[in-house]
Amino acid sequence: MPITVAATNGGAAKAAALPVPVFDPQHLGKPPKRRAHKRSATGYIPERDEKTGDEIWPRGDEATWKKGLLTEPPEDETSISNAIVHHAQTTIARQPYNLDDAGAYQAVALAVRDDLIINWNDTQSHFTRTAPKVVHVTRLRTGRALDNALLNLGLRNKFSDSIGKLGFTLEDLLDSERDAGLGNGGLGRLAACYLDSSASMELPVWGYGLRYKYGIFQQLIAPDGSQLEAPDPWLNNGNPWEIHRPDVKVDVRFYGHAQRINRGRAVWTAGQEVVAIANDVPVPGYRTRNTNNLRLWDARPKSGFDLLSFNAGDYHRAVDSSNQAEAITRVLYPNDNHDAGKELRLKQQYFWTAASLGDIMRRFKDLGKPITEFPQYVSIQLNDTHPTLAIPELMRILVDEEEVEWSTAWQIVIRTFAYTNHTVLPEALEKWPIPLVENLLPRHMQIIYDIPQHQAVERKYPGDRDRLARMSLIDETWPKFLRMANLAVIGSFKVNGVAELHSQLVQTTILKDFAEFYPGKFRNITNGITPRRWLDQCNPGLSALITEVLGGKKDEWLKDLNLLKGLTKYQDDPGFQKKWNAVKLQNKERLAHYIEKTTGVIVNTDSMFDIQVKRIHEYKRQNLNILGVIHRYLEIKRKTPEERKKVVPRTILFAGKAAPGYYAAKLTIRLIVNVARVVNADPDVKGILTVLFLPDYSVSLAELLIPASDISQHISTAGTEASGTGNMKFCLNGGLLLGTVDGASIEIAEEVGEENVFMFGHLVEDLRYQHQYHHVNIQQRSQTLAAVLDEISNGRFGDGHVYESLLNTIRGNDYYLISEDFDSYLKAQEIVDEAYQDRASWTKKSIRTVAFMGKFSSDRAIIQYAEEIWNIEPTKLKA
Ligand code: 26W
Repeated sequence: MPITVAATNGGAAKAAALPVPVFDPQHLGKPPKRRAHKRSATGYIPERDEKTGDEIWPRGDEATWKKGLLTEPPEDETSISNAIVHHAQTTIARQPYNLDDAGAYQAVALAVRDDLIINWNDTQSHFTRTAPKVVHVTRLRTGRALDNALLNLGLRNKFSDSIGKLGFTLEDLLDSERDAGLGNGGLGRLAACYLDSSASMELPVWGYGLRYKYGIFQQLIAPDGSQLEAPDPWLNNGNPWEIHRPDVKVDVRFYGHAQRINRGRAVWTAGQEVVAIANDVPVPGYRTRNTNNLRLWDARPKSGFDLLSFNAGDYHRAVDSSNQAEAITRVLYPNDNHDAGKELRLKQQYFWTAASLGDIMRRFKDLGKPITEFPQYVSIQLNDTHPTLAIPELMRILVDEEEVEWSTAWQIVIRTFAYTNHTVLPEALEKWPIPLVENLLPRHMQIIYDIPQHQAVERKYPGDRDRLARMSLIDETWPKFLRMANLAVIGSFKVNGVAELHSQLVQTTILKDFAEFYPGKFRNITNGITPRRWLDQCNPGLSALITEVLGGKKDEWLKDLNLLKGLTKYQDDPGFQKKWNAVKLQNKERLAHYIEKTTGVIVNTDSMFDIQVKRIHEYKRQNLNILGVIHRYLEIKRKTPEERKKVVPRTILFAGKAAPGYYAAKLTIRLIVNVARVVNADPDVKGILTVLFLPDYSVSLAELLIPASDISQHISTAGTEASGTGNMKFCLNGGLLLGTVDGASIEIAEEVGEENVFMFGHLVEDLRYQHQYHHVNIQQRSQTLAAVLDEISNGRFGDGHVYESLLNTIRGNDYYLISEDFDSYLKAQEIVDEAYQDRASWTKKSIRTVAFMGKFSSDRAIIQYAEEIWNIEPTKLKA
């Protein structure tokens, strides 16, 4: 789950459009006065000379400290090799004869980290000196860190040379890094892109999350095609990127009793007490010294173990409480878009928000400012509803611990939080059984009941009982449920969706009453992706070609993606087109090599690479794709050998994980694997059609797949995919888009031009009506589809009974409307085939697509958050 992004504001907050202005404008631009000489968790807050305001050096003399840094940041080949050798021989204690790739990777990473830490320390002191404001976003799926750090520091070539001299290759070492799989799907990777962009745009942003011992599971595919899950012990070989901070800790309580005392206050005692310990991960910006912080919490028992039981010989019991504490951050819940309502998950959510808020509050108090100025220095972004408990938690701290009067406290809260919604799917909307919340967090439940939401609605809409019930924080069923989205909206000053259509749907469907109640609170910020990872790092060939034609300055276009428009000048140039296609071919060969190595299947690199990779979910409709594949296969089979020569050859690739408890999604994987088995073994279609399910999709695998695609599929039922970010990644790498009119694909089509994308299917307006109920015979809806389903039932791809539930869903209610869109989908695929045959025109589409992707840089998105929501400005760390 959780990662939080926090933004620090150098006291330069512009007047925010907050409900009620709380701060005195005379503070603007001036460094705030603080308590003298104090260590904070952020870094050092220097003592200042009362008269001159100059910093007083804390210990010893400044020159000795500054000169005494262990090494100068390694910059030339010799100092880089020295740093690597130093870490290999001392930090990880290896000699050249027993240093393998994994060890060399550790030593290199530590050498790079030395460099990062100096920048990171300076950045944090700089922020501390200029006064912090904090914003939160959740969850992380970073992938690998080494390549990104080298790129951002501009040290890739120098390190590559030094590593070569030591007898290793940079590529092998990059390959030996494990992905940090601390999130599920798009939401986690989005947070990582936003962290990269906030550091690169020099925005004072902090991240918070949980340091899961086991990240997202490793996916294995059994011989019968079923998904199996194995644990992901990503920390087993150590993680050179984190800095363990036993000095930074926050106490967190669960269960126990809450006793009301006076004026809305209460005391919360007993129950389970655990400690959150910080681990800091430096986040380097691209070509800037600014290096932000990502703080990951570990859960530990409050007091080692139970000595009483130990002395009595009950060792089991003695370690029990310690085990219970550590269980909190042991494993990431692998659900994506489905709320399972498990107590441990709620515990994780609270642990993470309480630790982060405790930390933020401590840093705020170091400023020595009155508590009412909290929102001037702190913004907290709720990245989906998972961290929403931060709202009652901040109330608890303010009212119970800081003794702030209730309504003043509530005013502080609603100026601090903003909420991003990432889905409108009903099964993903979080709600927690009240008895569960009451037991785990008794004080928070009291606070929630005290929020005067009911009265506010009643005043505006007297007597409107239905509206009152819909807008209530509590769903009055049995058992009662706490509605997290309602709480997030009520406690925030801004609410945003993640693409135009999605933001509209948020305001007209799930949060309609709130959009009416709070005009002006809702807005859109379309998602973005970082071009550093999703073009330069994953597609060095294309990046070099772009740099060559755009005037040789990579740092310029990588920081201002709109400059890609310059590519249109060359869109018809045959020489440029040739180079463009050569890069694509090289990427396809790189992928083909990986496929052969991992699956033994040889793919035809002259074929069109057609890719769908994302979490496996019914709404994303991998089913539509595989049913289309079956249709294609049957069509080719019907042709004569002569006719087959005219078919455009395709390699169709799938990858993605299904939540372990999601039966229908797992069945889809099984169908894909078994269709692939039949198709790939059939000599009639050899070289014309290849189908593959690549196991264990990850950020690293995405980096290999995306640059190799000719076309990618984003075919969710209209209105269900909030944004999608995969669509952006493929298009930025020159793959064309085949998609439904959904999420950010709509805006991609607007930007790159309708003629360069392949869109099909019903629009959301048609579907909302269809969605209600719909009972037409499958034959009437689509004969072609009915025929395909029959082939599956009849056992063409193994025992048809296995797929019965999948087939019946489509033949029956067809909730995700596969049958509605099937014929239109096949038509679109025909158009794709035709278009691919005109290579010059296809290449032009590909070039134009890349040229107009500027809007989808996460730099644009993060600046929108900074300006429209957080009200913060860049603050550059001087060289
Ligand atoms: C409680 C279970 C659960 C877990 C995760 C519910 C909801 C979620 C996420 C909010 C789902 C999610 O990841 N949404 C995705 O967010 C991306 C980033 O904004 C979008 O690009 C995707 O379209 C959206 O599905």
